[in-house]
Amino acid sequence: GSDGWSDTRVRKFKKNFLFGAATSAYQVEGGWDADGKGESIWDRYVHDKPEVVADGRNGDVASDSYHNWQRDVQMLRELGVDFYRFSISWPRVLPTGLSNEINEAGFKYYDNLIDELLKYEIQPMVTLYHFDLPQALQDLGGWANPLSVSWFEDYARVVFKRYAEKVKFWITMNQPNSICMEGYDSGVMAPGLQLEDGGAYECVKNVLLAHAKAYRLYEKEFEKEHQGNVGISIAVNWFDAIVNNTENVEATERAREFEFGLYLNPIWGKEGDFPDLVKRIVDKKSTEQGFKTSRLPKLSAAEVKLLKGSADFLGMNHYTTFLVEPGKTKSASPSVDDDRNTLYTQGPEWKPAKSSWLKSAPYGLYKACIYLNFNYDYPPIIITEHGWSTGPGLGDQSRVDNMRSYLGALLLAIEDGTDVKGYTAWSLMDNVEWTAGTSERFGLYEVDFESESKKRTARLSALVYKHIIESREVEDNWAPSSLKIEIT
Ligand code: PNW
Repeated sequence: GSDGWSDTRVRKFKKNFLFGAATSAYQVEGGWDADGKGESIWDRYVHDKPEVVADGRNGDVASDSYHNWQRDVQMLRELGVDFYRFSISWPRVLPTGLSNEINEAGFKYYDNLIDELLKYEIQPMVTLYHFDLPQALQDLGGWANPLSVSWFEDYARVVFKRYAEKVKFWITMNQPNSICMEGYDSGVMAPGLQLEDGGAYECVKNVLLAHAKAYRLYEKEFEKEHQGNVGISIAVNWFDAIVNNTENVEATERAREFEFGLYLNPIWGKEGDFPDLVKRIVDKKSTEQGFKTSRLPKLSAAEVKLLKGSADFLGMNHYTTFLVEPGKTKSASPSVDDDRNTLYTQGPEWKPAKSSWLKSAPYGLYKACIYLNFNYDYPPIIITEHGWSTGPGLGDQSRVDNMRSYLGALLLAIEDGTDVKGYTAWSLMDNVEWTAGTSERFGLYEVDFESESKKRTARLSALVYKHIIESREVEDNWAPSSLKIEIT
């Protein structure tokens, strides 16, 4: 401005910065038992306990992308994105989870989707695991069984073999902390276990080793010929002390190390391995609780080495910020919650989304980036998820505001040295938001779940995102003349 103080520089995303949109198999596909698909842990969870799904709409049909893949690619073309991040349903392609039995009909769906994407020069970014383990493997203990490492490696080999030619961006796992903490400790996601003997930490070790084995497999057998990039998506939300007294600052450090350091440090940490703080806390607590060995499993020297450097990029899923103080949300001990000893709230002035945990605090994305640079030496980052929930309706001004403010913060983080290669909007369309069902909508496109075809319609945010991708900049006042969206 003319006062000489405000910063009015226009910041732009470089030409080679990649924009995309994301979904996951269970959340959009439907066809839960179509054409030989095996049962997943989410199928089992919601069929056994229908009451866990807020509005009763589960993933049996979801957005029916199993039949709507052509329309899905059309939407991506309307947006003008560079890539589409979707996940492969492991039980759809390997019904028992094991690689001796391959379901060709299941693979056919992904053949069609990938070929359609490539036809229009949209890069597929494939997530191998987004929460939907084959139930047959859960029956053997799932991610708490050390054999899960080789089950996943075998599955990854089958998929790499089939698609290495066509897919250049791979994500092994989506959010190990959700997989393990919500699946095996708090039990709010499938398989809904509340193991009190360290099962969640066993899961962490196995999920990370499975990731690293798949990474090394690609490196050894596919990279030379196919030149793809393999990463892992980790939830890196921001955690700040609620007020800066010593207790809260210590609690904040615990929050960061338990929530994301546990997954980042083995891969990007200087020394690798689990963070010292987590080791110290869980080891000490375990001794006090009368365990002979720590509930946090050890990583051998060979495992530390396997994990260190096992990613070409960090897939950063970032949604919000939490304010931290010491405390517990439940009484169970031992539990991860008890070990971590943190309570989270959010700024009373931050704008709320439809989901109770989601408030807008764009400064947190900036701070998280700077923290990653400082602690993990400027890792190459792709934002693999960021998004906002609303109710139904096309006039999603709050999603537009949220996207603009976060992309603005991202431009500042990039200007200050963060190596961010791309951004992914969660989600391309409304879908089954796990136990929230369809009561929380994350889509750039609305899905009419009452309609037979699961009709998709562009929201205001879809037009704004399209304009951002075209112009490479974030303009506060731009508005489309109508909600009509076309392929350009
Ligand atoms: C992601 N948090 O999980 C998942 O990867 C998606 O499948 C999901 O639909 C999306 O977020 C929206 O919820 C998250 O605590 C888990 O801030 C936890 C948080 C954020 C996202």
